[in-house]
Amino acid sequence: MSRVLTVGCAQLGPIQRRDTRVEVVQRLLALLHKAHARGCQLVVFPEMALTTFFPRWYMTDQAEIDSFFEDSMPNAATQILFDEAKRLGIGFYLGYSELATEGNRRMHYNSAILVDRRGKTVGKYRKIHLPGHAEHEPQRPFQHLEKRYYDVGDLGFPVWRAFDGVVGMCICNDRRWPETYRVMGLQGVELLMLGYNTPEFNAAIVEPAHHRMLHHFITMQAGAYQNGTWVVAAAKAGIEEGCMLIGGSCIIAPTGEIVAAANTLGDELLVHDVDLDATTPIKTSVFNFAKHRRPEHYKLIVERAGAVPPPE
Ligand code: CDV
Repeated sequence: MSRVLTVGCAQLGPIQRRDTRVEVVQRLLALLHKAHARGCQLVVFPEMALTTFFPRWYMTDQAEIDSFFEDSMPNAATQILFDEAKRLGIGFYLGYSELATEGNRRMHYNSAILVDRRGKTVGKYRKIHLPGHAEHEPQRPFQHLEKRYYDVGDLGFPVWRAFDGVVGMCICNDRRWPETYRVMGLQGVELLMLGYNTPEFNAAIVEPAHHRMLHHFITMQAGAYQNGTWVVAAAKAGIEEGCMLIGGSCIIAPTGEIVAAANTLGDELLVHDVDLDATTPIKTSVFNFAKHRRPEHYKLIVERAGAVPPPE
C-alpha cells in the first residue's frame, strides 16, 4: 500500500502586536481551506503562530509577558481551527507559547502540538535549544530573550506513529543542531515538522544577510539526508514590528533536495506529495544506522556540552 501523504507547509507573513488571536486564527483558517482545496492531509504552521515574536522585546511585567502565552490548547480563540481541521480531515502542527502549571510552578515553554486528521492531539514538543540571551542587552537593535522567557523543553525528541508513518517535531533553532535529527533518526523518523521565526539580521555576530538563508537550508538539507527523512519547515516571515524575518519555508526530500519552496514573505501555502517510502533507500544504504554507526566512538557527544581542545 502506498504511503503518499499530501502535506501543506503554511508560511505566515508577519503578525504585529496589535493583531488579535482571533484575527490570526482567521489567517490560519484561510491557509487550511487552501490546503483542503489542494488535497492536503497534513498542514504545518510556524513557531509561535498565534502571536508576534515577542522575545525581541525586554519586558519585566510578568502579566505582560504571559499575555503572549496560551494556558490551554485548544482555547476560545483556537477551537475553531481544531473544529474546522477535524471537519476537513486535515491534521496539523501548530507552534505556540505554552503556559503550563506543574504543581505550584508556572512553566513557560515554546511548544508545538500535532493534531491528527480526526482532531486528536497526537503529541506535544517543547523547544529544547533555546537561542539568544537571558539578560537585557541594550546595545542590540532588538533583543532575542528566549532564554529569559522560556524554560528548556522537558519532553525530549519523541516520535509518533501517525499519518501512516513515523513523525517528529522540533522548533526553529533546533533545526541547526545535528543531534535533533539524529535522536529522531534513531527512532526511525520519516517526516520531521518544524516552524521557525528567524530574524534576517544577526545581532550576535557580523555576517552577510545571505548567510542566514544558507545556514537555514544547509542544516535542514543535511539533517534530512543524513537521517533519510522528509523535513517540512514553515516560517513566520516578513517585517514584524520593524524586524525582518527570513522566509524560505520549504519541503525537503530524504535525499536532501528542496522539492517545494516559498517565494514570498507573506501567507503562502506550499504543497507536496510526500512519499514516506522514499525514506527507505537512504535508511537501508548509506545511512543504515544498525550496520554502519559506531556508538562506542561517539561517547563525547552525550558526555560533553562545550568543546575542550587538547592542552597546548
Ligand atoms: N526562533 C529562533 O529560534 N530563532 C533563532 C534565531 C537565534 C536566529 C534561529 O535559530 O533561527
